[in-house]
Amino acid sequence: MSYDLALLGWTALRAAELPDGTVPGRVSRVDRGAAEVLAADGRHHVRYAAHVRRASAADPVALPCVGDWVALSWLPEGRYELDEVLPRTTAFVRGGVSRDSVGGLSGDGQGQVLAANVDVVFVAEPSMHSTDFADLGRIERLVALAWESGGTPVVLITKSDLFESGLADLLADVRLAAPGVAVHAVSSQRGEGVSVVREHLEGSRTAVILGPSGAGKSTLVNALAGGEVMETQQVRAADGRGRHTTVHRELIPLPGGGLLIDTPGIRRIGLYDMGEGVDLVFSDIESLAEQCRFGDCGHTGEPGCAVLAALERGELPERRLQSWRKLQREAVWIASRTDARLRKEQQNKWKIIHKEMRRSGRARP
Ligand SMILES: Nc1nc2c(ncn2[C@@H]2O[C@H](COP(=O)(O)OP(=O)(O)O)[C@@H](O)[C@H]2O)c(=O)[nH]1
Ligand SMILES: [Mg+2]
Ligand SMILES: [Zn+2]
Repeated sequence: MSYDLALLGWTALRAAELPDGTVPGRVSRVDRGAAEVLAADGRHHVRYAAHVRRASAADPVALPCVGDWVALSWLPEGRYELDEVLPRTTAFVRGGVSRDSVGGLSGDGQGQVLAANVDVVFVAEPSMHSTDFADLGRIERLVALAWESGGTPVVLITKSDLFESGLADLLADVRLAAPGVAVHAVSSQRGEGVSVVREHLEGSRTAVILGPSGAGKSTLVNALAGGEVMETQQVRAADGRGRHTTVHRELIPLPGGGLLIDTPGIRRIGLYDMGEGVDLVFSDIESLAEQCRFGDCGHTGEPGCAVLAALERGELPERRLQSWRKLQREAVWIASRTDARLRKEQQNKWKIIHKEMRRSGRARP
């Protein structure tokens, strides 16, 4: 098995970053201390060079992750070693924040990259899930995370076959919840909407697919891959709910180009840093807020509040206003854990680590 690097998303820009004497590869999945890498000469299980391990111990952001482009060096004992993580163009960073067992938020301020070099972020939300309908608040949250990662969000309303009457209304509501974002209805079961999803991957682009467990993510990946590459859920007869079957994040090259990263249910993904992403998802409310009489309007009854006026006119759904408040509070909370200056440092540190890894890589005989 060999791979055409161009179909994996390799570009001249990335080639310019490749150190001499190494070959490029793309991380398709990671296991503790090792990665599976797709390279021109096949699929390899590679261990990390000592300097990569050291840098990752100092900062988890330096750890190779799914989607990374890496430099492989050939060792005298006849195997590749992961010598360097090439600069990332986009990254999903988890801010080391998670919901603890009692529902509170806790965090250590240490970032972790969950997926890198992702061009498109599919936000999969089922039109209907057990007895629930599509959850607009969850879409808003995931679209905010998508913007924050640097990728382009695309919302997919899955299992559209379950919800025929009223689908048009649902799509209209989703479009209001995600202004400026493409929204498509998809039924993998009927094969409807699958080709539209494929179009977003043209030009060998890389996409990650987020969404709750049971949304039909792996089924869609299989439909795009034209075969059973991901295991899908069997719905338990007792309660009609599915089990988690996708445990690893995995990069799947699609026939004819384009790559997809399947992910487990959203609970395992946790919270990210999402300040600017929230502003983008709620751009409609943000522009209303600019028209409020007071610059520091809290939109809670101040005179001349444009946000509340829109609410009263029925132009802004109450649900959306509440969702905005909730995500803003969360974004502020996360930002307070790792204040802005620190976060900037974190980003710059990555660049420095990268340079250091390169230097120590070169210094070796
Ligand atoms: N009716 C319907 N069911 C679907 C569709 N896509 C997936 N499913 C079912 O939904 C369940 C969960 O699918 P799965 O792909 O494992 O979800 P994941 O957890 O998001 O990866 C499975 O029982 C699938 O057969 C669809 O388009 N229509
Ligand atoms: Mg799955
Ligand atoms: Zn206001």
